[in-house]
Amino acid sequence: MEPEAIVVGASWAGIWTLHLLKQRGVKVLLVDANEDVGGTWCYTRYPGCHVDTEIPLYEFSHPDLWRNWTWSKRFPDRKQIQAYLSWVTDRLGLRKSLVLQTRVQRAEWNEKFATWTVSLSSGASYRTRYLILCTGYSTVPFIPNFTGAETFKDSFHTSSWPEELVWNNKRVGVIGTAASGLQIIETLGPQVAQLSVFQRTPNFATPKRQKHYAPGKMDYIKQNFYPDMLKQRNSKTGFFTVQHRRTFDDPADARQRFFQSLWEEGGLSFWFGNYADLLTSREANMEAYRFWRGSVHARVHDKNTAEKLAPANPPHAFGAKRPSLETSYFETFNLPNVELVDVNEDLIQEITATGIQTRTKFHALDIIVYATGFDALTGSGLAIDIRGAGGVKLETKWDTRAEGNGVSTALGMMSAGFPNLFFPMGPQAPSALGLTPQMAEIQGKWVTDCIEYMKARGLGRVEPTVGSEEKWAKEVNAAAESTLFGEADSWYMGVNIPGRKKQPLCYFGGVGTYAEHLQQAVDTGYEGFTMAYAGGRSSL
Ligand code: N01
Repeated sequence: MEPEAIVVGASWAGIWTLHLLKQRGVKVLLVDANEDVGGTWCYTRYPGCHVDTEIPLYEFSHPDLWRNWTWSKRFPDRKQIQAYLSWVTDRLGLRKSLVLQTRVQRAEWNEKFATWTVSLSSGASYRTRYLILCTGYSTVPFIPNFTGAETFKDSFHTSSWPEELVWNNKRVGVIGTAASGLQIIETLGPQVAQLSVFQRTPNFATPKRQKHYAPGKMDYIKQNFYPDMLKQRNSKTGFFTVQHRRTFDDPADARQRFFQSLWEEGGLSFWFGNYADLLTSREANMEAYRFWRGSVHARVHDKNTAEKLAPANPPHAFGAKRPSLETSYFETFNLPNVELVDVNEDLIQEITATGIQTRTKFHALDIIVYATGFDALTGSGLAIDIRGAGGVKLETKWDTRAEGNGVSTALGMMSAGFPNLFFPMGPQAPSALGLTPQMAEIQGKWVTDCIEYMKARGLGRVEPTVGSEEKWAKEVNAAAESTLFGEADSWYMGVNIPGRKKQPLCYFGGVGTYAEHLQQAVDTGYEGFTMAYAGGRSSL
């Protein structure tokens, strides 16, 4: 039996969308390349890998799920998250719909039948009406093109860390100091013979304040806090009480007290719970930055190192790149075996069989870690050979080269010329800025509602108009221009990889506003989308 829908990717978005489609009686299969569900949480094995979002914000809001699963810490580690997603799969009865250890290689649109022909690495191929890519926004690794890199044997990208790797008493070099690099650096620092950290942009990390919960404590938290926290998350589609105060509404002493309270709270509070103008006013942003910088300088003994980690002139606005959460990151640089190399002034010239040569020094190493990020937001979709109407390739339409047209979507959900193709957690949505489970629930519902609407009317082909893409591009660009996000050369802006077009790949207008846009499409009977009967072109 051919499935009506194929979902690709078995992490948050894929699992939830599969669940919703099954609930509505859609015949659906979920295909994933890994040995179990969890996506990045299944295959990322580097030491110290934890999520930066606290529970219950980082779990599904379905009461049967949160009532029956018990976390042991505020920020779960990757093993716990993978175990949770595997448990959710069983609890929701989804296991039989999974095709694991199988990669989707190609998908071709067939106009005559209004179906996608989906070819798998197993050699099997399916005809399906709907194709839903839940392939994640940080899946395809990016390793810069360093001269001589191939001559060094024990080098790994963070996403392919071999679990059996022995690092104790080794000389380790870590290139990259964002979310992944920071966790590796603070974990390895005290355990290795030597740690050389190659930093290009400092990480404006804030305190994590991990907490460990005994089971009884979790029951108490669930009973007393979960309903309100999840209600707030789902109604306001935000996760901290949104501050209505602006930075300079408060006098200086009250402002410092407020910053300090966010600091003590830990987690993402100092970023998302801060004054309303943190990311819209430069003066407000600098005020928060100065507080942050002061705390780093108080913790790092060597003044030169402190200045590299927290310079007087920040390279970008505070929070325009995701600030990571840390426990002992800054103290790690006080250890005698840890060295910070600023590659802006001491450029990496070459990698040899025995280490890294920078402009001023040779760093002899046993292991090199590339914590250099991902071909974010578009990489995982474009890794599949997707050919839409008229045989046009998605990579031709989404030409991400600096001189290319860039990405265009309607609502960050669909793209003109690629009928019946949805891509939750993809570009031009708040995918990377929202809470992953919350985004999975919002976008999964939109996909499912759309398919249900079509089925109820006997329709079989849906495609956004070019006009609706242009409208969404304006909205996405305006949101970027109204904040300080657009200034940073970040993967949110598509330019963490050399030669790429700078354009907002994230929607910065907020998850709440985004959800309203999605709802408006539903309420207007999918205005901006062309719907037709399968096989015919009779547009409604
Ligand atoms: O990757 P990144 P990541 N020379 O792209 C540096 C999720 N995640 O794997 O900032 C030297 O953010 C680059 O420097 P710069 C999460 O969504 C979550 O750390 O471009 N350095 C940067 O420091 C996260 O946001 C969690 O100047 C070079 C780093 O490499 C996303 O994954 C944990 C370089 C890349 O940072 C990606 O995070 C881990 C070069 N040529 C991941 N090129 C948690 O929830 C790049 N860099 C905790």
